[in-house]
Amino acid sequence: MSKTLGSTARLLSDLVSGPATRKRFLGSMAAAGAAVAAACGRPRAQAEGAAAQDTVAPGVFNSSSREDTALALVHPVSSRKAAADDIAPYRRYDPALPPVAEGDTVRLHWRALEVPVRIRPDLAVAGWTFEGDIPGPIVHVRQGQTVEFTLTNEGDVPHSMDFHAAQVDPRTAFRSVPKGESVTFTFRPRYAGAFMYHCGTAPVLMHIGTGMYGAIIVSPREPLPEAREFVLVQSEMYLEPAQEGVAAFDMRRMMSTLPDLVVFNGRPDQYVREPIRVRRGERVRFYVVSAGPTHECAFHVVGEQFERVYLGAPPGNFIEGVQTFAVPAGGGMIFEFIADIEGEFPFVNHGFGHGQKGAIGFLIVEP
Ligand SMILES: [Cu+2]
Repeated sequence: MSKTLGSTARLLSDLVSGPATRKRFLGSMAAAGAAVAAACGRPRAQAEGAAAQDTVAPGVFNSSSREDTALALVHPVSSRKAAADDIAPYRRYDPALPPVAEGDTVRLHWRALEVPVRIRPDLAVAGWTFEGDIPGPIVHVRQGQTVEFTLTNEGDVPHSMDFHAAQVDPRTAFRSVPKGESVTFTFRPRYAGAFMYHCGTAPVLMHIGTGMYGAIIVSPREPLPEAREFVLVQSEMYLEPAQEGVAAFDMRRMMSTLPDLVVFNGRPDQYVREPIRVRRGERVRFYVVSAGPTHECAFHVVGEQFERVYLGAPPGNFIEGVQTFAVPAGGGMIFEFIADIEGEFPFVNHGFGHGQKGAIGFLIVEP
C-alpha cells in the first residue's frame, strides 16, 4: 500500500518537476529564477552560473519537465529589457467572444514571443506570451471541428502548448520546443465548454506565471440561446518593482502565492476604466477561465443572479439560481443571466483580497 502511495507521489512529483531528487528540483528552481532574471535584463553571468550548477544534456526528451527551461540556460539568454518607448501602447483586451472559426478543420499557427506587454497605461510587464499578448488570443470552435495547432518558438527559452480542450498524448503533443523549432498537433474537442490553454514547459508555474495562457471556447453542436458573450480569463501577477516602467515577473513570489495583481484578461481594472456594455433585455453569457497559476475566481455579478452556471459540457450540467460560483485554477465555467434591469453592475472575484487587486469590472446595462 505504502509502496503504491510512494510511487504515486513520485509520479505526481515527476509531472510537476521531472524525475528528480528534491535537491535537484530546488536547484532547478534557482536556475529557473535566474532564467527569469536573465530574460528580464539581469547580467548573463548570473544565469550562466546557475546553469552550471544544473547540467542537463541537450536533446533530453521530456515533454513537461524542469529540464526544458534549465536546458535553455546552456545557451545565451538575451536581454529582454526593452526601452519603454518600444513597447506597444496600452489597449483594452477585447472580451467579446469571436465568432466560431469556419471550416471542418481550424488551423492555428502561433508564435511563442518573449515581449513586454503594457497592462496599464503606466506599466508594462516583461512577459512570455502566445502571439505577443497576455492572455493569448481567444479561440472559438464548435464541437465536431478539428483543431490543427502549430506553435513556433521565437523565444529564447523552450515553450510548449497544453490545450485543456484536447485529449492527446501530452508527451508528444504538449512537448516543449527550443528556440526556432515548432510543434504541431491535432485534436477534436470531445466536450463543449470554457477551457484553459497554457504553456506546459516546466516549471509550469513560471511559464503560466509569466503570461503564457488563454481561453479556448468550445460551443456545443446545438448552439446555446443567443446572447452577448464575453470571455474573462482571470490570472495573478507576481512582479518585481518596475524599472523605467517595465516590471519583471518574480518566480520566488509566484511560489509564495501572494500576488501583486489579480486581473481579468491581463490588465488590472481595465473594465472599470472601459466597461462592458449590453442592452437591457439581452442575455449575457460570461465564459470565465481561471488561469491561475494558483488561485480560483469566485465569480459574482453585484446586483444580479445567474440564471444558470454551466459547470461543464453545455447545454447540460448547469445549476440554477446562483449568486457566486468559484472557478478553480485550471478550470472554466459559463455564467448566464438576462440583463433585464438597467444599471451599472460590478462583476468581481468575490474573494475580495483578489477582487481588490484588479479582478473587477463593470457591466453597464443600457436602455
Ligand atoms: Cu513557456
